[in-house]
Amino acid sequence: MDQEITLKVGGMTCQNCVRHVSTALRKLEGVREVEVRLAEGDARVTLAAGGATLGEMLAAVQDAGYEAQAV
Ligand code: 9UX
Repeated sequence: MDQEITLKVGGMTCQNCVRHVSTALRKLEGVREVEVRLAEGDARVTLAAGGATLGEMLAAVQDAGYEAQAV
C-alpha cells in the first residue's frame, strides 16, 4: 500500500527550486509521485511500500540545498 508523506521544505524561492527538490525526491526508491508547492513550502510524496525512508527523503532535500523536516 502506498503512503502519502508531507515534508516541510524551507529555502525555496523560485520554480527552479521546486524542480530541484522534485528531482531529488523522484530519484529515491519507491517514489511514485511528488508534488512540491512553492507557496506552501512543502513536498507531498507518494511512496510505495518498502521504498525510501523518511530520513532518506529529508537527506535528499537537504543535499539539494534546502531545509527539510517531517510534518
Ligand atoms: Mo534560483 Mo531557486 O538559484 O534557488 S533555483 S532561486
